Amino acid sequence: MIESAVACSPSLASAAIPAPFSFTQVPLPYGYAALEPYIDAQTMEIHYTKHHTAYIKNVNDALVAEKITAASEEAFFSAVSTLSVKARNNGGGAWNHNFFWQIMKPGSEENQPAGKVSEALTASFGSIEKFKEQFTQAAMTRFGSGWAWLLSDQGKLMIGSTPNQDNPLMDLPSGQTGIKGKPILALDVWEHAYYLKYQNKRNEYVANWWKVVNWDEVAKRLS
Ligand code: MN3
Repeated sequence: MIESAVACSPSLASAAIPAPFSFTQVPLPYGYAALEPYIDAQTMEIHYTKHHTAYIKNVNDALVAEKITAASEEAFFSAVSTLSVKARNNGGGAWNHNFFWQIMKPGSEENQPAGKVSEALTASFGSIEKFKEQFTQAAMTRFGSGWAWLLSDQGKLMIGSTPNQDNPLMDLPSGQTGIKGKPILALDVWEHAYYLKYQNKRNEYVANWWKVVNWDEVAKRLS
């Protein structure tokens, strides 16, 4: 079997068809316990190894089963309205969590945006506190499962939320998601993101999440 696979590889490598696009799970940039005490290790481990891994597997299964020919994540999301619910939900889940892991870091009580992020948030929302209030409200008023977002639309910063695993990259008819642009910051408000530690107290989860936001990564996405 190995010999035949090796024998086949030159013809595969020289085929005119490009390598099929698939989603990959980013390595977690820190350990499962690194965001303690704000996000507990058990939640992080289950979230990363069970929930996120499943989204990655399921969207990649859908890409194959449905012969989806998108060449990149951007192309996938810009045509997601034409794809199956499975592709949309799991593609969103795959991408959103890759994003989410990267905009967090080990936390501290003093964690605050600085420099150009602070300036941009203040210019757009009046102050850091007003920005946090508005973002928190988006997170708290998202009924059921979904995400809160800070996004940039033609350079203008705005706050919104999406249901399920939808995100601002998707080509959804307005009214389904209602926000479209470049994601700058995201918060997972599915119960699986906080229930083990916070139970029904989403407000406490959101309040503590600010302490683990990686503002340096946010700054990279602003530019
Ligand atoms: Mn999640």
